[in-house]
Amino acid sequence: NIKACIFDLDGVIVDTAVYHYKAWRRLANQLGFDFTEEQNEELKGISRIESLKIILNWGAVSKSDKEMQELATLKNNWYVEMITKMTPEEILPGAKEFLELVRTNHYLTALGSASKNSETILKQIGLMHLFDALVDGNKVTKSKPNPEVFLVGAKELNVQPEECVVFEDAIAGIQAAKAGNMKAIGIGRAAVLNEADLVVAGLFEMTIEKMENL
Ligand code: B16
Ligand code: MG
Repeated sequence: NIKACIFDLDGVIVDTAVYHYKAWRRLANQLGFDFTEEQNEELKGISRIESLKIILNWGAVSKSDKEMQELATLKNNWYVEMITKMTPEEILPGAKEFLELVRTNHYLTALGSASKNSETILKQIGLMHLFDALVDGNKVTKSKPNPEVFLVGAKELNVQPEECVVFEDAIAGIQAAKAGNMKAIGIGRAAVLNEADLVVAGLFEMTIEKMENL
């Protein structure tokens, strides 16, 4: 039976993908190329440096490791400038309510995000207090679909992977949850997240019953 819920951040709690896209696009444009919003979909759940490598590949641009670090920092500075202006109004529909609901029903909660900026975001939107554990890109080294981020979450909550449900909007994240032997609920479109145990449009559609009946 389920003891804990692990939530991805971008795409589940809040839509930071729009800010990532703006900042990455600014970087790409500066390097002399552009990429579409559809291409941006492929970057969801992927770490900062892995995202940069994919983008440089789209532009057929090659950079040294040192240059890549500098470009990633530049993008992150632009990104941080935007997320430090975020407000609680940007919380996705039903996210806060569902977090409160599961906690009232004595489930443990953890964040399982690839982002190194998760604390900044959670503070801005005022949801820090609803998580028993925070696991993000600062604590793990392996990018989703590797299950590390979720397994560390289970460990910090002192529960077994089989006792966890992961909420994820990215294919890589669903794969990570399944690889970690956890239940996975996709947030988005069923056609895209076909490896999930259940797909809902957003946390506003979630109930305790749906989670217990997986
Ligand atoms: P940062 P998630 C991911 O968040 C984003 O989906 C992905 O686009 C981003 O590159 C990654 O975080 C790293 O973010 O640059 O802030 O460290 O979906 O895992 O919550
Ligand atoms: Mg995500």
